Amino acid sequence: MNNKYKRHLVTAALPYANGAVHIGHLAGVYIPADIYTRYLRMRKEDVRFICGSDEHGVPITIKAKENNCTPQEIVDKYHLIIKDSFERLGISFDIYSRTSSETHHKTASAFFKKLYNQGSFIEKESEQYYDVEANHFLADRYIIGTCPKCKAENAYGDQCEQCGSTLSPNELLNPRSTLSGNSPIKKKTSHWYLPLDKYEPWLKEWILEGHKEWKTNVYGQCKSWLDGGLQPRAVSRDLDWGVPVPVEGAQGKVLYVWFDAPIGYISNSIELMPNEWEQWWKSEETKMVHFIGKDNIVFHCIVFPAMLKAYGDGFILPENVPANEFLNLEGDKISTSRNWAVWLHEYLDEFPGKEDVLRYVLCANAPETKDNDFTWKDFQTRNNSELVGIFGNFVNRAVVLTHKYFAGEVPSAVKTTAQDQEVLDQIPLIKKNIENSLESFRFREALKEAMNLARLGNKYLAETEPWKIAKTDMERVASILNTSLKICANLAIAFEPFMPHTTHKLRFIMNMKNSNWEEFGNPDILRAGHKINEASLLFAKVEDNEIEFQMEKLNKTKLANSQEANQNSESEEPTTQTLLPLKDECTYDQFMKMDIRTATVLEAERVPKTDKLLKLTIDTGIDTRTIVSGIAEFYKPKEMVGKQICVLANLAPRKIRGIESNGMILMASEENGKMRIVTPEERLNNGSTIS
Ligand code: B3M
Ligand code: ZN
Repeated sequence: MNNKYKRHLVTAALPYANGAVHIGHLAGVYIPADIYTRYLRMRKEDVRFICGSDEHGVPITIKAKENNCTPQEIVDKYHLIIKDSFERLGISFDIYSRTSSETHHKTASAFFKKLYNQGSFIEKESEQYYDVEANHFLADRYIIGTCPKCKAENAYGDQCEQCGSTLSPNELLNPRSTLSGNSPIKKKTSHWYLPLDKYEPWLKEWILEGHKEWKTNVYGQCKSWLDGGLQPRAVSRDLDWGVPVPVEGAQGKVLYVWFDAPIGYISNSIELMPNEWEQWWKSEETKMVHFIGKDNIVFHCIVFPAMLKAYGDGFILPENVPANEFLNLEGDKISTSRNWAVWLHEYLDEFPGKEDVLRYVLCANAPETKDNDFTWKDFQTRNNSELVGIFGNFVNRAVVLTHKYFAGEVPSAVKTTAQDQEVLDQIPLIKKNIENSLESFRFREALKEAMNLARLGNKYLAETEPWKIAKTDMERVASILNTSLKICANLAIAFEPFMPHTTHKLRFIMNMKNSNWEEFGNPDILRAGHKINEASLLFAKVEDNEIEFQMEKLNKTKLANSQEANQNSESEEPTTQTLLPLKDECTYDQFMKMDIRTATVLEAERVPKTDKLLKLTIDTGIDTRTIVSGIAEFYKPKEMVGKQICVLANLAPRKIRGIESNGMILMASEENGKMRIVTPEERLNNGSTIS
């Protein structure tokens, strides 16, 4: 550990309280932050882990409007859901507060006031978009239009979700109000700006020269902002939800959410440590680390540091700002508005006792250096073959054998071999690797190393086979179990930052009091004669039907989304539907070459690792055959069984995902992608010809 610091202030991005937390948030921010914090605590460092809900901003007022309720009702609801689900997952914040709290309003207001009084802002009048009908300025997400960069429609006034660009309302092409759908007018309004350009030389020095060790994605984004030249940034908005601008004559204006939210880290620290917070925030002996998502980089690396610098008074800056890339779900971008996500609170209800499985999978597959994909199949495999098959299996065998042969007491290592020593020698090396990885924010690698310890134990037991030599050489069995139990005890420490629920159980089985990082690798971690408790399973299998249930849930979402898209396109532009142009002429003979028949689906199953494919067994009247068809988005396997269909029966066989497909099902496809099977009006015998 770097001893330069006396304390560690760890913050995790404040989630917007306009929706629940999903796996993307967890993999990107909260799981790494929690692992890091737990590790520091185990090393007896003085740590505070700060978070809370971000309860201002336009997404919240929009959600309130959609739900016909007040913004306060929205944030009250989601604050509770988020707070509770974090707790259940074992995210160990020292405080999880909220930015609608009185402390936060006071702190943010005072922060603004000081900058205002000392002349750190520029006040500027400008023309901004305004919705006449709604009587509302159109800040941030109140305005949508075409993205000037990627031409995606429906980009927001502050960001394009398609290409990730940060935007300002003026850059949008064809802007429209999200309140009325109308084209807005421009109206004069006055706001306060933080002149970021003034801080540019200092930021360049601090980041580009001073923090070359930051993750490449973070450093790279900062560099491109700084190279592009910084502009003054507005820190207020014409809205009625937020922290009121504490200046006379500023009615109807609030602090911009990205001005007040990072101050939330300070307010929440004040709430946690009313008397000591300054020691934490204003001392060079504090190491501050912000864990954030990649779309938060500019605010944490450029804007907030500039705010703190402008404030002065000894506020420290972050020592590091680890941000991950994005996690996708089954190949598609996670999206709150399209409900394309695995929601934490739902997961916790649907997989009771499997909190750590999610922590494990999301860390093992974290999008640390590039975007990554979460799939339910991978979730199942990692659980069943890694956690159950290796970690759980090893611990269980070691503990059960100890009870069987030594009445639950750690036997002495009386007859050791070179192999025992080799295995034990690995432990301090693994420990060092985990430390190095964790301290440089490489959590996947750290977890992989911890898992290597379980693999090592599992392999050792499989090779030494104590259950076989028990008949002839009990002394040797004693030594093998001594070594194995030491590995178990080390596992209870190594995994504590990653899987606290599991290590809690494991410590109980091993009858270990506390998990102290110092004990990791200690040759005397377990003394001979130490009593251990009965075995109990650390992990349980994830069954196929649990995965199918999740996939069906996602399929329903997809279907609902495509129906909604259809309805929207129907209601908006019923007449401008574009159809595919006619294909080239084909002769009667060419048509007659096709042998199209009626058939019935006998069996249907999803082709593993695909979203779209079903494998169907069909009765064509002539034979029973297999067809692979891209209809899984529209039909569940169960729905297809028993259906009569039409197939092109003499199509040359093709291999699709390793499966031979013999024929093609006739489908009617709409331009928007929606598909339905074609079927005779009335059930006919299988094998009836179609022409
Ligand atoms: N509320 C943005 C987000 O959830 C945000 C972070 C604030 S951290 C001060 O992406
Ligand atoms: Zn774009």
